[in-house]
Amino acid sequence: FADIFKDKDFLWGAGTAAYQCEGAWNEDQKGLGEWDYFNHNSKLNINHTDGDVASDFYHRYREYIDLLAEGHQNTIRFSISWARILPKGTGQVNQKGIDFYNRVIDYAIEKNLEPNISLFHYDLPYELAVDGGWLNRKIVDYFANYAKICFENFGDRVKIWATINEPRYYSYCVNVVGNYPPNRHLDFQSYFQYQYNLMLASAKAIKIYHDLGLDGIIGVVHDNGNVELAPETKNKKNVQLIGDFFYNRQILCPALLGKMPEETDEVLAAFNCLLYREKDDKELLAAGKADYLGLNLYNRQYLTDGTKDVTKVFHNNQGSRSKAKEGIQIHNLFKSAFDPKVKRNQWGREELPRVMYTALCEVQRKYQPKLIMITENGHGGYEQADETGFVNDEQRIKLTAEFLKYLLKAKSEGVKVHGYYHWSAMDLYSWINGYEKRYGLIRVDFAHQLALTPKKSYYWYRDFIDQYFSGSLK
Ligand code: GCO
Repeated sequence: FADIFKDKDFLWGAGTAAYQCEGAWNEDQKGLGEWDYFNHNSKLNINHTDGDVASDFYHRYREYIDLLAEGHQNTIRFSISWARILPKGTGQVNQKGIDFYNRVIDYAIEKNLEPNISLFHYDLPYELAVDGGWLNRKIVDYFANYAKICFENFGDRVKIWATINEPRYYSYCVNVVGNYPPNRHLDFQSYFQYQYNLMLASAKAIKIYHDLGLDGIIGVVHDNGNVELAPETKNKKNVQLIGDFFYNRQILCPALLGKMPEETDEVLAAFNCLLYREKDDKELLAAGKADYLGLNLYNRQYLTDGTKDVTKVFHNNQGSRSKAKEGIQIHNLFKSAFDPKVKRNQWGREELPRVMYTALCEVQRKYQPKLIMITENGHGGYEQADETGFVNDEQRIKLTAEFLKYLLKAKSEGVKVHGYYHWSAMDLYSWINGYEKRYGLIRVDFAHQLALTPKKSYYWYRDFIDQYFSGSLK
């Protein structure tokens, strides 16, 4: 990895995702995406909003990149919209889509922002979605084909790639919670199969990348949550095993060790599920190990025993807010527990920055990745700007400072973490809350011509980066 870190030592940046920030949903021959269709047509889109314009990154990428560079960041994470490159998911390549990403990549590099690109961040082309999406085995080849096109067009300049963003959480929302299209609810069979197919596709893309002999790195972005058990848990061993499989191992084992966990069949049987596999899958997984791990880190998975009767998993678009007080029934095998001692944010999620340290150490110890980057971390909330558009987001600063303290502690103890991407670079579309919930370092005024104003956290982050590089961090 010497080249990437030659002049940078540590990557400090912020992240975005195509559907969440680009807008321009039907411009320049972009194909229809599953999220375009869902947001325009489904009554389950209870936010009544969409990513048609979003933060208008498609037209204003230069302004955003300028601001990030002026904030002394040295990298930018974004994703490619599959349907911009291949409007139907397969077949004809859309040159205008290629041109757009070339412009973004070139401008980022000009401004000394190392591009870190995810190939898939939830926005499946519509044609593939109606053809079974990630349940259809053929998607492994479709994805590999799309990935190859991206490597061939951008791989000369892009040195950091990720195949899939959060395969686990994505599959969970699509198949269990039901708040992502096509909104399957408590369908564990599809949940497991989806993830498995995502990991096969990821492995195939990684193998292609390596075969092309390009001189960058490629990884998988996982939403980590260490499993921790509530003290009242009776069946500790099983809850730990099943929880860790469910939240981590079914992704991390194929991604980093090149194979499914040994307990796969046993755990799936407990869920009354069966994985469809083909005979060459093992070789495929073994041949497509990630060079690094991207971790999206916000909290832990705090679990306890399940109950026999499966009560309803929240089937609405409000994230974990609705059931947070009593913990969430996930399956009769386990449920999420509620820890009254831990502070929570407006979405009922725990605010527990020490998980940055525990998760990094655990991943390093169990899987020994050669390199880890925190590909997401941050704080979402409702926010008020003053009359000039400025947001005094002390809470984001406070939490981020804590998270980073723990990151640097893990690093000083030998964890191989070399990058951090704040989520998100600017305010953008939230899959679960539309534009209410804000994550950005840069305020976007969605009601007024998308005026951009850096928040207090943007300046704080800039100073933090300066202090890191000057060695003056306290
Ligand atoms: C939301 C989510 C997202 C995710 C991101 C995952 O509110 O929609 O928090 O912004 O964090 O897309 O990679």
